[in-house]
Amino acid sequence: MTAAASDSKRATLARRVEKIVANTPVFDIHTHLYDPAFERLLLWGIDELLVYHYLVAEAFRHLDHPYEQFWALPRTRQAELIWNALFVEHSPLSEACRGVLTTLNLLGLDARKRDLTALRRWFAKQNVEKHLTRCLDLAKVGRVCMTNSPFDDLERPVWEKGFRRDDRFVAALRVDPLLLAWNDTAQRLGGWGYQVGALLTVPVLSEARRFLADWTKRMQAKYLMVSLPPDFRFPEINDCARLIEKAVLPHCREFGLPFALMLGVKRAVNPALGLAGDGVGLADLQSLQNLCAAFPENRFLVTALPRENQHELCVLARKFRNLHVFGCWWFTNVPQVAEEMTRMRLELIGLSVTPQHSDARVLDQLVYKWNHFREILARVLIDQYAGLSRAGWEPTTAEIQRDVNDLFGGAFERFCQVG
Ligand code: FIX
Ligand code: ZN
Repeated sequence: MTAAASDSKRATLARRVEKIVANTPVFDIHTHLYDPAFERLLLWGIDELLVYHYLVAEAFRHLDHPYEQFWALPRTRQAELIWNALFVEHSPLSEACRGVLTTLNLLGLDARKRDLTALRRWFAKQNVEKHLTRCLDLAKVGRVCMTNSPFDDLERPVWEKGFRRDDRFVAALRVDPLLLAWNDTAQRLGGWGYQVGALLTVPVLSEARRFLADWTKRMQAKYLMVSLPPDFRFPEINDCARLIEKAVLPHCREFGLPFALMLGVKRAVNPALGLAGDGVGLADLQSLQNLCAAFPENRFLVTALPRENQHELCVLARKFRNLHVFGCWWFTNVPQVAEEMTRMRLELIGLSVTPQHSDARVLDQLVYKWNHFREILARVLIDQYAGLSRAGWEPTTAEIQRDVNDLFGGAFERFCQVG
């Protein structure tokens, strides 16, 4: 084939892949968004976009306010300080800053004048229900998985009271306090009528399971979920490992649910920064291997925060079919790292992976998180299919569509259903 013919063949392939990747609806399997029934817990709008903890961390590189003074300010003032520091006084080059601009741009707003007041005026006129549908449409997100914690005092009463579910929102039962702070959690469970104490005896573990069962049913949870620090080990003689083995995993087997592990987060490296103060540290994937090997009847959805864990995680997924790798989480969700991870995953695991979740905390973020990731995924897939084409294998449009469906939720759904 001449160089011109091969360029034109690649251009045709690129257009097909880009179109499919841009238009395929995605199931966003991990976010911090809420069903609108949770009212104020569903964050949206320009001020929330600006006070996102990713931007708070970046703004403090420039601000000289004492931390407490910043946190004591009204949210609108915090947003102004961040806007000035990151958008007006410097060019907004970081991924999180660019994300705000992509979102505004796709919402049809003009940020070129750097006029925060005008942007606020537009958001003030929006209605949350319509805005929700608009953001989901723009991001082409079909369904959103929430992060639901019975330990959250604002969230719990809404579940207890009951509400009519929006079927675009799916629940995931988050259990960090149960596994990471058993002593405090035991007291709270005691207050809610579960017969538990500090010692993890057999009856106490059975009460912990009763708690998990009650909340799984109440939320209709799709999976259970925890984030774990770099020093997490399994097996181990401590409350966390015992609760995993004797409560969470049997519960997941009973209810046929996967257990999601988010590995390698170092909480409160700088506590004064609040949510923005968490860091990263290498996770011990030997412990994950031990879990996958010891509990073949359980299914593990796993993402890891450190870039350095990604290769080993892919190799583990080749060894254990009860392991499903997902997402470019948080500090890895920057184009350079997300692209590298996506290539590595496709090259090592193929299509039985869920390459991205948004982790959106503010509704509008869905727009940029998915727009930016779709660009990355299209680039990676074009290269992969072009490689196949050079090997004499021409993917059909239907095959490309099938593959993208898998990457955007199909493979995840199948993984959840097995068992
Ligand atoms: O633990 C998590 O689910 C993390 O995603 C959050 O804790 C974190 O604050 C975040 O928003 C990262 O994207
Ligand atoms: Zn998260």
